[in-house]
Amino acid sequence: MSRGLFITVEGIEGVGKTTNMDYAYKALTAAGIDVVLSREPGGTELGEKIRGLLLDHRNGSMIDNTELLLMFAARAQHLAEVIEPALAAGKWVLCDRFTDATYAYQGGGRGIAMQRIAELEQWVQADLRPDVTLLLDTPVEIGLARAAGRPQAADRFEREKQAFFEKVRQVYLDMAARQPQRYRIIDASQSLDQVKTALNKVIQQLIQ
Ligand code: Z5A
Repeated sequence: MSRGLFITVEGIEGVGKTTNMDYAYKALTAAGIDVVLSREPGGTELGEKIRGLLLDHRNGSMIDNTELLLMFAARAQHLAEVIEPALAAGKWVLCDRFTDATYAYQGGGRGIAMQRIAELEQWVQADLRPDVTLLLDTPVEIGLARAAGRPQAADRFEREKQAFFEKVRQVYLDMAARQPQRYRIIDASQSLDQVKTALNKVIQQLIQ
């Protein structure tokens, strides 16, 4: 049995990942592909508890290294329990964020050395990397305006300012420029229908 495809979806806050992942999941499933939908931080019972710690705005005293290590702790569990078994069974995994988010948020946003993140990536993941990364890209003001329209209270990351998300976006764009064979950039500032059309084009290429 051939190994499944590992697809990750990335982007800044409020860019439309949740909305578009749902669409991508339905399109892939309709094409007869067995897809596991997951997210980071989270994706396992333990990982979701770690997610709770990371997003809780009352944990304002969390230092950057704790945040980084919790991201990788949740990831290690996610890889062992969900991602690796699914890929080995020939299933596709569609994951809302993965290690590129660590480079963007903890590296770009918090200023942790990229080399440190690369060391943890190598340790926790060995050779495993996403096969395809869909980067939903939009100017920061648009993402923040969309996120502000949601009813829930802002979490620990959503409380960051525009300058933080500008750095995050720049790291994503730099990674996409360096790895064009893995990244597909989708202009998420367009209308939802246009984003879905662009996404569908990528999905059709992956299915063939
Ligand atoms: N994080 C990290 O720091 N390091 C890591 O390694 C990892 C994660 C893995 C949780 O992630 C936080 O963890 C995240 C980074 C950090 N924090 N931030 N920021 P998350 O993915 O759960 O959180 P999020 O980025 O805030 O995702 P979200 O809140 O679910 O936003 P979204 O999925 O991108 O957007 P959405 O909910 O689909 O859309 C937002 C609204 O815009 C909604 O009302 C839509 O209907 C609307 N929308 C979407 N697209 C459009 C278009 N094209 N036009 C108009 N309106 C639209």
